[in-house]
Order: sequence, then C-alpha cells, then structure tokens
Amino acid sequence: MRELGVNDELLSPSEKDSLDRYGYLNLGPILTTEQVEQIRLRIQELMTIEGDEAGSELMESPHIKHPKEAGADRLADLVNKGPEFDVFYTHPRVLAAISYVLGNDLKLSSLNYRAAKPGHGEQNLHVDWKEAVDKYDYRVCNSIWLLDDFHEENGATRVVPGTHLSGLLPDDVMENPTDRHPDEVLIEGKAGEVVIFNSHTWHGGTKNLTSSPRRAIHSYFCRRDMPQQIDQKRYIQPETRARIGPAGLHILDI
Ligand SMILES: O=C(O)CCC(=O)C(=O)O
Repeated sequence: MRELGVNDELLSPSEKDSLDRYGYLNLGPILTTEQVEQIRLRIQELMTIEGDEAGSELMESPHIKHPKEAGADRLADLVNKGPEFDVFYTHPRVLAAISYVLGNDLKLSSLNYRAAKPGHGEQNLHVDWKEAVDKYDYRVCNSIWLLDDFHEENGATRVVPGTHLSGLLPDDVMENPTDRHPDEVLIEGKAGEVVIFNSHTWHGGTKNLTSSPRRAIHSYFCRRDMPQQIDQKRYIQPETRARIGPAGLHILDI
C-alpha cells in the first residue's frame, strides 16, 4: 500500500467521519473527462466483443448476489480487459478510503461494470455480504465509479445512512426490501466521481427512468482473509501481470 502512495493523511477528518457515521462517502472527481470518455469507449467495445457472454465470469462465481440481472448490462473481470482499468484498484485515495473501512489487509474482490438499462435497474435494499456483521467487523467495501452523472431520474444508487452500524439486514426489518425506506438517500454525483460505500450499509440500484443507460464501474474490495468474488489468480493474464507490478499484484492477492 505504501508503494502505491496510500496513507492515512489522504482522507480528511470529515471524510473519515462520513464513513464512520453514514457508511458512505463521495470522494469527488477522480477520473478526468478524457479518462471517462476513454473508459466509456472501451466498455462499448467490450460489450460488442463479448455479446451474450458479457459478465459470464460472474456466473461462475459462488460469491455473488446478482450474477445476472435482466435490467442491467454487466461486464466482469475488467482487471484483464485493458490498462485503462488499472486505476480502479490502485488509486491512492480510493485505497485509503477502503482501508479506512477494512484495515490495510485488503484485496480486490472484483472489478465489474453495471449499467441500469432504461426502464430498469431497481434492486432490493441489500448488503454485499451473506449475513449481518457486528459494527467495525467489516468484511467488504465497495467503490462505485460514475461513468454518467447520477441523478434521481436515471437509477442512482440508494443507501440508508448509518445501517452499517445496525448489525441487521434489510430483510430483518422490512417486509419488502424493494420498497422505499423512509431514511434512504440517493447517491447523486457527476461522471468521474467515485463514491465509497461500506458494503454492509444497506443499498441498491433504483429504476432508470430515462432513455439512456446509467453506467458505472464497481471496484469491490474484501478483507484479505475473505473469498474474492472473482478468483484473481485464476483469471490473471500474462500482460496484466507484466504491466501492474508487485504492488498491483499484491492488491489482487497474486
Ligand atoms: O449499480 C448500483 O447502483 C448498485 C448495484 C448494487 O448494489 C449491486 O449490484 O449489488
């Protein structure tokens, strides 16, 4: 982590406070407009190349909740799909925020694309772990990289602030976790921004009411002693291995 320039000073006290108190944090702009454009183009290219196979790596994983969603396009294993994706698991401020939640012993779990299709994308409120955990015993932490502006019309992610402290799952208290929660808020932001959310904070996609897809990349991390959604050792390609160096390989746990 030190080699990647990660240190505790990269987050301000109020950013740390947001993660502690609310369980999520918008880090602000991380990708430039040019990067966003380049990544959108590469995603478009991959969707065409992969066709019906897009996201298939997730189907093989026993550790994923939403492997296939009719209302969302998915791509998986972006680690091995181009150098433009290296930043998603090596960016120092993102790693500083993830390690603030999980501790320094972390690794990438998976790097995937999700786009809520027009008229679709709503999900149950959920956490990204199979059971509730005690507060401060967090296993998983996500970052959502906005490739489009997120707003109330286009399927922005909803979160229920503070629920990472509750030791409960949405199903424990809600009759129907698809319903709106009285305390939920929408994560709104601009393309290029990155939102960190403690994956034990209740969250979910909302319906995209516009005519364009709502695109994002999820760079998802777990504690080093937990299973990865994508077994990075199994999927690593020689060119990725050669390119990312020992620090990148460490984050992938390779
Ligand atoms: O893309 C989003 O808005 C949230 C997706 C999500 O929480 C999930 O797929 O588990």
